[in-house]
Amino acid sequence: MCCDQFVAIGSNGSPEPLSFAELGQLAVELAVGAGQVAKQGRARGFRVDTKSSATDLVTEVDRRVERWLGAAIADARPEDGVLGEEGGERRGSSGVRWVLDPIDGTVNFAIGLPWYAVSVAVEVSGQVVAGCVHNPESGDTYHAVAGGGAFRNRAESGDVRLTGPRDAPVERMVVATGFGYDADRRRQQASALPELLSRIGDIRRFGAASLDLCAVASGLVDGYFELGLNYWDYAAGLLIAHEAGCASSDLGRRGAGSEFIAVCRPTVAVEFFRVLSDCEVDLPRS
Ligand code: LIP
Repeated sequence: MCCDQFVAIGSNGSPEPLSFAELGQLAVELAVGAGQVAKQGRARGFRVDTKSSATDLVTEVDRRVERWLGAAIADARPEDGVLGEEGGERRGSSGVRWVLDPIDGTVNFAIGLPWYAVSVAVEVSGQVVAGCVHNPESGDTYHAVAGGGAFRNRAESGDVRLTGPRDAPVERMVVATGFGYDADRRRQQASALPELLSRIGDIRRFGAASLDLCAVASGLVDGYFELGLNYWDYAAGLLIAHEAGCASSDLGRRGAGSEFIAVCRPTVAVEFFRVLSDCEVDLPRS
């Protein structure tokens, strides 16, 4: 995207100038507001269901948060489209679409681990131009606007600009990753680890892709990769990582629903992505 102004179609059908920064500010307000719904829901107790497998959890709070987000977007920008993990999809007419993961890291949320986030990304004409990843438990609010840099906001320190990972060589990189919900997929992913662990520093499995991407953007870890993500898992976090100066690759892997994402510091990208490819972390095994 070369500019931060665009013309959307307003609720009265007339064109309206709108800046990416305004969409970014709304993304932050939505994520933080939805985070309070999630946090309150967790405190009150909730029902847990499963989706694609016994480990693929969804709670009534996931659905409640997505309904809250859908209603807030309809109120603020009724002509916009919406795509949500829990089935909230609405076609729009403005050229703007909101991509929502109401609770990314649902297993963590369900078992009481404070590493989950509300992820809100906003597309203009199919390109993500702003996003926010908010952890209601830590209060960390990661946000970015295309071309405007990436930031972490905390109540006590305000906005801190993110500049990506430390300059560690591949053999010393501490790399976050994740595993799918399907047992066969997990078996495949685990089989790539012995070789990978012999070629990097270590791995970490935190449990929320959006926060893993923000962990790279903020330098908490040196890289991240995962096979099998959904678009709503990474839409906001990948923009934040890019705006923090990170390089990314899909290793040439394509296919809806089996997205592969890898991010790291640009100076080690060629070698890190080659190691991932050598270890075939992006390929399901037969
Ligand atoms: C989760 C991702 C995580 C992945 C999990 C799951 P959810 O998203 O954030 O990185 O390893 O399998 O997909 O289901 O909690 O929204």
